[in-house]
Amino acid sequence: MTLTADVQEVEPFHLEFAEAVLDGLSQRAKHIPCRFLYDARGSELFEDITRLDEYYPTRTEIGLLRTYGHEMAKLAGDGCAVVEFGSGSSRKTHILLEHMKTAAAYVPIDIDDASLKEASVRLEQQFPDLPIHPVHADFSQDIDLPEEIGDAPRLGFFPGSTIGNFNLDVAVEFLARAGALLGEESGLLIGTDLQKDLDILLPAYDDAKGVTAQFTLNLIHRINRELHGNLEVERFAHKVIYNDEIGRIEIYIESLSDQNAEILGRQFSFSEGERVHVESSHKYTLPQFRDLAAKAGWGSGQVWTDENDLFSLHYLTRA
Ligand code: SAH
Ligand code: AVI
Repeated sequence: MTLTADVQEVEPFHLEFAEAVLDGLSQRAKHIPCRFLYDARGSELFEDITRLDEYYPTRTEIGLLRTYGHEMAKLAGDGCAVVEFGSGSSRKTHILLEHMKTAAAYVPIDIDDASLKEASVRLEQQFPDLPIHPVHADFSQDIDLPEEIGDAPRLGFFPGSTIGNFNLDVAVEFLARAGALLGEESGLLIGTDLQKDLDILLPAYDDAKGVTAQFTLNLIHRINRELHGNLEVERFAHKVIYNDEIGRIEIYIESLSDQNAEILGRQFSFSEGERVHVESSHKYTLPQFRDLAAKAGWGSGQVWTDENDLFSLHYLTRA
């Protein structure tokens, strides 16, 4: 959509957000892309989520990296540049790098500059001999890797099941683009959450302390702050469902009453119970994910899962 005069007062950095919100809230099925959940506060709240009892993915994947990291490092080989998509706090990278004694460089890529800077400083202290080249970018667009990494073989690292936040076609596009970026000789170590009982899955996205609700509703604060919105946060709620047909968690901001709000001088109305879709989190079986990777030109190698089959880490190579 083309932005008109009412958006002139938005700072250039917020333009993309403005466009996405105005467009997404003008649709019949309202939606806002999930990458906008990660401003500085959103990233902090996500870190809090990773420490919740109900949120099994982070601790399970960390367990896999600790137990099998030596096997992953061996498959990647010596002298790799590790390129991480959606690096966030880089908390898991630390474990991988401990196993990869000969990594040539680390390239964290993230849309949130604050967490990127903080994580890079911390990793520089932990690995003083490792060149670190942070890239502040949207990984759903084309990205250039820093020239400094030269022609070192690349290991892509995409933990957290962040791939699950993409719709299936977008996931295939992303994986194909990542393949072109990393090159023919590269590997990709990628975390994917597995399908499981709803009594484990639903609380992971709707925790008792309400931290995930704060993470979702932080988007309203961001709209109010960056886009001159006047939405009343207490008149909206965090809503989670499991879409059985697609095999994914869906997260919505639900309106608790009929109401109107203004964003960048435009009026939006929300009816009671109306939902704004803000995130999906796909859960894959191992064969489903292998098929998806194959469509993007990645061949499946080893896969590691925990004893409760909660989470998986796949090592993919260019097919
Ligand atoms: N890798 C970490 C963080 C996962 S949270 C872990 O496994 O725990 C998802 C991360 O991806 C966040 O740090 C968020 O800022 C980043 N992110 C989300 N969408 C993005 C996009 N389109 N481009 C770049 N980074 C993105
Ligand atoms: C980053 N991503 C993989 C998380 C997930 O589990 O889909 C985001 C999240 N949203 C709410 N809780 C966690």
